[in-house]
Amino acid sequence: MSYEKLLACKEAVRKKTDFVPDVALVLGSGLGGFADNIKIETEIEYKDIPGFPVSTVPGHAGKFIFGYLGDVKIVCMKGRVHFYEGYDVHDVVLPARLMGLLGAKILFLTNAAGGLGEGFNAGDLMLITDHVSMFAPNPLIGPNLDELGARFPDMSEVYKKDLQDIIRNTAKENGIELKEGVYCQLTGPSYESPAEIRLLQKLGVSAVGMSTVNEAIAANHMGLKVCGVSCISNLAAGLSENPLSHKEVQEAADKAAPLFTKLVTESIRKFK
Ligand code: 6GU
Repeated sequence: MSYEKLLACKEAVRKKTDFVPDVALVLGSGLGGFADNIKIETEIEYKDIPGFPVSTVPGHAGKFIFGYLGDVKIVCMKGRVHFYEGYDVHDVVLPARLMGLLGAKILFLTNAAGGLGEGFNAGDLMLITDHVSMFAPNPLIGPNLDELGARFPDMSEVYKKDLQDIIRNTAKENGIELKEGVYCQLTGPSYESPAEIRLLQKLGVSAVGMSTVNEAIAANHMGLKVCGVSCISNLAAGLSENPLSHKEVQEAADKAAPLFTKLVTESIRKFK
């Protein structure tokens, strides 16, 4: 991806709004209702931004929502594209980079994920403390965008400890049980086999999904503070009786939605 393409997207947004967000939030499955908590300033559909990746799935909302959550200025992504849809990984991270260029200092990533950590159950929420990226394409491959960051970025604290503490404390204050662990992105779209899940357990992975790490790497590269929470929508292959289905994943994510929304909303209020 060229820096010029990013700048062109930024220009297109700036023609519609001069809103400068503090926090960027990617809404995963189960957080669809999050926007109800926002005092909306303006919305911009992805399709109105030239060059912006738009989901191939018919009926999938794809838009930025700009507004206020309490005192915090926020931009939310309702709808995201995934590598498994066939997009170049550079296009997958364009939205995260764009939100950084619009002024966001923090990127809050959410997703629905399969659980494989000790004691994990469907419906759990998991604070992401770190990730395993090497089964997913690295979005920084290719010429370095020097305007954004370093060729060889440090990755020793992608998910910032101070943000983790805020999320942990918010969970405690609200009586929300919060697991913690390492998230691993795989390419999908097929779910993992039981043998792959046993392998990932040995590697110290607690949750698997098909998003998030691409964005986290690109955001960390450009100096954004990253944090993330997964909704464990199901146990991974071999850990429960049920075969995996997208429908089941979505239903479980919807069931966990109220607590998930509460945790994310109340945490972001404290980011100011
Ligand atoms: Cl089990 N695997 C992956 N890769 N993504 C998921 C999942 C499993 N469950 C929800 N999303």
